[in-house]
Amino acid sequence: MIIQPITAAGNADDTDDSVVVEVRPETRKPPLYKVLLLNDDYTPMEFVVLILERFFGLNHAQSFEIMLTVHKKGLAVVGVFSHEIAETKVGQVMDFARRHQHPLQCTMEKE
Ligand code: TYC
Repeated sequence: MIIQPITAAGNADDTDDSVVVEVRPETRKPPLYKVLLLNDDYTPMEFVVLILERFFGLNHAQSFEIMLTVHKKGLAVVGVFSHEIAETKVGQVMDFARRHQHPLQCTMEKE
């Protein structure tokens, strides 16, 4: 008599009935949010440039360009972030503008 070891699949011979099932855990990407800056007639251009440099990590040239886009077109996307980061940026901008008594508006919208 030939004694064969029981395999992991439970077969006492060379056949393997096991089925490989690929498990793909659900990894839904979190939604992203655009942060928008709105134009107005009163906020000084330099103040908007300062905001873009300070809160969005843009250099002076990038900040000036985005500020001009907002000035000409009425609004521009200044960045795309997770909900929490977008909310923080909007809060920082609105707070800073209010403290300096400028009517600048900043909002977020789902991408
Ligand atoms: N329109 C403003 C001005 O002429 C400048 C400005 C730019 C204001 C961008 C807001 O988000 C803004 N002083």
